[in-house]
Amino acid sequence: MNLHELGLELDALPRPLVYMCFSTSIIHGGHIAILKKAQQLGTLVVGVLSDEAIASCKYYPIVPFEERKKLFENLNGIYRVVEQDTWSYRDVICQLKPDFIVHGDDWQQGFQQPLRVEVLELLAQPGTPGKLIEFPYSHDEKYAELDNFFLRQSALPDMRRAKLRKLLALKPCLTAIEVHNGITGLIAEQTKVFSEEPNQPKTIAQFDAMWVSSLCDSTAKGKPDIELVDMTSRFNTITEITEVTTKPIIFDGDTGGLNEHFVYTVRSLERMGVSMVIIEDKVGLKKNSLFGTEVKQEQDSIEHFCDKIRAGKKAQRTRDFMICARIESLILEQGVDDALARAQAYVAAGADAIMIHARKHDPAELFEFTDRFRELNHQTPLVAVPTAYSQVTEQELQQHGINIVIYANHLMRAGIPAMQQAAASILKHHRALEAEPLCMPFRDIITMIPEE
Ligand code: SPV
Ligand code: MG
Repeated sequence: MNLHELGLELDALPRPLVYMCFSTSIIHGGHIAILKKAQQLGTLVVGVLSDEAIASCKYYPIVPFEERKKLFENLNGIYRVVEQDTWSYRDVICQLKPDFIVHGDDWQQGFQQPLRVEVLELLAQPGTPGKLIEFPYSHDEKYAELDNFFLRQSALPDMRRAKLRKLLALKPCLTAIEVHNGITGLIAEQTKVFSEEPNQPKTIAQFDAMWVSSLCDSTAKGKPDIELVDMTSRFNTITEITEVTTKPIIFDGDTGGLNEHFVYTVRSLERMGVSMVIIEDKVGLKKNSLFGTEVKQEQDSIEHFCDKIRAGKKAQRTRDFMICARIESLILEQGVDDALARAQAYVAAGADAIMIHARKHDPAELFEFTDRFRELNHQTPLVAVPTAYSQVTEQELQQHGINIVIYANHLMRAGIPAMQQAAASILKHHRALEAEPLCMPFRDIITMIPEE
């Protein structure tokens, strides 16, 4: 927040100054009631959360920032409406020095708690004195229904499908986490982490999208990752996930199968609200890429794979759906030149994104590819899967032109050792007591999933 840019001067601000922030896309009676109470405290400045901030923590805002801002600008009794570009109030408190910050008391619990703590700490400092006023949160059913309306709408296939393209336009680098059933979907949906850096505005991190991995979908069913789990079964996994989540889905389509079959897969995925399918340029019996050249794997010809991309693009019914071409040249030790030639051909055939897969710990070859690709093409999103090179940070990947980072198997890999240890402990001790520390408290599991 920059007061100068906003045409405001700290010394000239009418006092007492009251500040409230909103992320809502609609204004209902509950909001009006709290705005009226806030106005009684002094001159009211309303902050409207930026699209980036909302997308970083909630869901892609269906109503864009400018429209949400207008909602408040046209209400009586609001002195100024400003953009708040982080969930943290640090900037607001340090710049505007409000005498009162108003918030619903709901943030005393739940994910916003650390933001409240930060506000209280800042208001306790001599340079930024002020008071936090918390009004009781309205638990009125009709308002709760309205507040959840957009979230629910955003889970419907048309809205969900469109989210990935919108997020790509909003953020330089997205993250996706592997999910293989309802519960891992919920973990992807609900996990949020606050930054811990002292004296910096708190930021919230969460995953932007979910990856339905063929490896983990197969593993969850006790099957090898060789395109053995049929599409009907894989679609059932998607249904399980979509029933309990709202985030966009990137589907691992393996080789895509025969071109004649792939067109049906595209339409089915689109109908289910999947945003992107990634198909890899391999033929024959598919083996997991991380085996590399240890097993027999055959790369598709450029011509044939381009035909598959073209067939898929022709088959899709919506503009939002994306087909990502996955290049296996580095996996199969065919070199960067081959990967680049393929990338250009796949983009020309209509691929909406390129995934470059790599299995070396050293990312040098991967970065040679991404850097050279970016010299030729600034637009097409690049996707990376840092399983073998997990020491590389998202920031480094972004600096090398990557737009989507997929953590492709981590929930599955985290879960299996925990389950193995619990099973072994019970066998060893002939009772479950010793396994308890490995397990979630019983109370938590019966309450973690609320009944609708
Ligand atoms: C998957 O997650 O199924 C993938 C990525 O395709 S990898 O296992 O690295 O091939
Ligand atoms: Mg796979």
